Amino acid sequence: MDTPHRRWNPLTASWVLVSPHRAKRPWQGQTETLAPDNRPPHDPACYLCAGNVRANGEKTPDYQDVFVFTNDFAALLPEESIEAMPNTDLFKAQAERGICRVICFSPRHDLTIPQMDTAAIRKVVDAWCHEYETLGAHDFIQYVQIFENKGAVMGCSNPHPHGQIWAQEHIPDEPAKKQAAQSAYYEQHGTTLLSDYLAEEMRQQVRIIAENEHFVALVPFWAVWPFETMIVPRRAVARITDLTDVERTHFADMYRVLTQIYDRLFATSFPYSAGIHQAPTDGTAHPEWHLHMAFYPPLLRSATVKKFMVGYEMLANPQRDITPEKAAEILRHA
Ligand code: H2U
Repeated sequence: MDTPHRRWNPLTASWVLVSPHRAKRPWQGQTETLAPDNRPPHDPACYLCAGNVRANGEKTPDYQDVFVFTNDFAALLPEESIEAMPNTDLFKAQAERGICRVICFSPRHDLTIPQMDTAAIRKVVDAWCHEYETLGAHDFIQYVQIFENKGAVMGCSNPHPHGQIWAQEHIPDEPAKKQAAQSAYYEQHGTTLLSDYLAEEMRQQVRIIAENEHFVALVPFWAVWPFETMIVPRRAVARITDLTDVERTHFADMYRVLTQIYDRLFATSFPYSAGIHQAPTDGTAHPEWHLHMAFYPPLLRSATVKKFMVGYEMLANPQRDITPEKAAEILRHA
């Protein structure tokens, strides 16, 4: 597909405009300056390093692998609000309760996921499972969003390897769209949308980047960001706590392999926002859900030129120049 076209994202029911012929346009705009990555293993000024004091005066303990704590500047609070909210057709607001957690992936300030070994990343996966389970067990929590914001260019406030978990009362918009699409698909076909999608991707072999026994990493057909990818379990698993022991390890390993590929792409610590979309924690089975981890990296053609979602993207649709197939080929060769 070399001519302008639009592609359908069946998971979010939205379009992306693809303009392959435009990939060669010259760039005289903004370039990013990536901070040099010469961090010490322990930084006395980092609030996520062991033994240091956080903003609320609490001391980060002398942890050995993964450490999870409640965000001192949480966007959501568990307390019930007694404030009156407007509820008309034109002015509608709802109180939103929740819990925000920060997860330190390692006590080592100088590492990132691609530099950690599978056993260490497996501990991150186990901590995600524990948080999904315990946060989801609160009767006021319907959805648990696990994510990682990596790199200053993504607005990450600290280079210490860490992620966040926001658990809340309502299903937020992105997972809600995916919930609706997967439900409709499952009802019609009796299989998960992503099982059928993955089977077709395995047959075509043009957007696959890496695979192991239980997981596949690929550039989705409907990718928006230049090097957007997705890690999908081969088995239709609704939530991370349903992964078997060996699947958890293979998930950790695919997270490592994919982020290593990313780091090799532009020979830099590759920035991205990544997160797991999975079944809500509303006490129902959700056989329609097929969990996946999405990676949205902003870089476009080098370590210093990023994709801007402005202009047409803000006003109309997301748009991309290099095709997902080309991006997959570049990533496979990285
Ligand atoms: P980001 O780097 O992705 O912003 O995540 C760091 C989080 O850590 C951020 O949400 C929290 C911030 O609120 N934080 C604490 O909980 N305690 C601190 O002492 C500083 C930062």
